[in-house]
Amino acid sequence: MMDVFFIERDPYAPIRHCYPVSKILYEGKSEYQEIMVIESPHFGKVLVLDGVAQCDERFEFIYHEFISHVPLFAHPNPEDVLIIGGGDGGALREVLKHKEVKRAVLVDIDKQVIEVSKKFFPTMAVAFEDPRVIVLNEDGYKYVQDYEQEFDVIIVDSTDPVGFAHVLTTEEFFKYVYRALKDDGIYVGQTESIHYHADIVRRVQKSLRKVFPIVDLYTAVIPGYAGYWWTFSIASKKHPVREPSRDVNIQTKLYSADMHRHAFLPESFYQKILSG
Ligand code: AG3
Repeated sequence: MMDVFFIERDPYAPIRHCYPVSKILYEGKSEYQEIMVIESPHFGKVLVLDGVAQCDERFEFIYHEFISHVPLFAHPNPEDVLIIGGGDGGALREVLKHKEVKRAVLVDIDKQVIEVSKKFFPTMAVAFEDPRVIVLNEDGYKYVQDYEQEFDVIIVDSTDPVGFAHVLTTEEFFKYVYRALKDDGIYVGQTESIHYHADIVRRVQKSLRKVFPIVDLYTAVIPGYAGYWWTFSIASKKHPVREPSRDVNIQTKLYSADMHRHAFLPESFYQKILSG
């Protein structure tokens, strides 16, 4: 039998990541991107956007727990949460585990990603059924411009910062995010691999530092992404972020108070990353 592989098209990575493919379940093109769902032994179904793997059934929980629970537990009372991107529903599912959350707005420009997730990834898309959820298919960059003092936590769960997602990592965008957050609000965004995309990590961290008083970086190992330590850039108006501010009173597979603390890099290594 011939081995078939899907080779990832990440223009910034110095290596090519490939996944064995047992079946192509879906191939389509939306107004914004190519969408593909493959079945891969070991990983299960994998969602691929513009040739880059976004999440796989087996390990998506790691990414989604860390992008959601670190900012939500750093915040003492996250009632209003905005997710930009995240059309698969994985981050939303984690956010909704917090009983403090009264309203979760998900703004994903691409309706088709949500539809594909509902069809192929029911364990993530289940989140869309929750009555606290508002889904908008709009441009997230434009959406935040309309709000002031509105959200406790803003999560940017976007594709890589190439093409239409690039604007979500600019200083101009972070100024709007700052304004859309309440006085003690917290922002988080996925910022690629510390080993393979260090320039992107540095650029985003520098832009955030121009806007927010507290900026930090934490990591998680996501087996489905090429690059070992995957980074999340976090920025806060007031609350410290390295410790949870509340009891971890929800069901998770990996995230815990200890994992929260350990996800942050030692100061000396962090400074080294920042200075290049
Ligand atoms: N969004 C970020 C995926 C980044 C993958 N990048 C890469 N493999 N080069 C994931 C969306 C999950 N909700």
